[in-house]
Amino acid sequence: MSTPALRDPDCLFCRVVAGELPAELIAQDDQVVAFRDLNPQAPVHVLVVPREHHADVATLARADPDALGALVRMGASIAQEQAGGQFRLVFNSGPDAGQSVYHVHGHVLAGRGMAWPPG
Ligand code: DGP
Repeated sequence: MSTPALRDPDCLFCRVVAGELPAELIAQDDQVVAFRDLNPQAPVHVLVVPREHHADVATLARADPDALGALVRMGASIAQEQAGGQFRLVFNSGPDAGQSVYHVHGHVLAGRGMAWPPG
């Protein structure tokens, strides 16, 4: 795959996308990459990220809604394959919401019952 136009050499997930850091890859296409979360919170916990660097989901929605659609489709497809299709898709956005990596990532969580409201 070609190098994304938008890339931050200091970004953890840009480095995963580039293959510079190891990750358990689950799926990828020309727009998005999915890999297992290092600190899983459910039997299925996969992060889906755009290849290009965008800080958070609102930024991605403005800059590249097509890639956001690809991200959601890939998350749903992984949940279908790995957990029968029921899943939670979480985008932590900003420090108060618990975002720690500023390359947008959808958390696909599945494989167990989940409470609401979230913590
Ligand atoms: P958030 O707090 O929403 O920004 O989520 C960041 C997630 O990224 C968190 O669940 C742990 C995960 N994570 C952090 N560093 C790495 C890494 O190097 N590899 C993988 N696979 N996951 C990571």
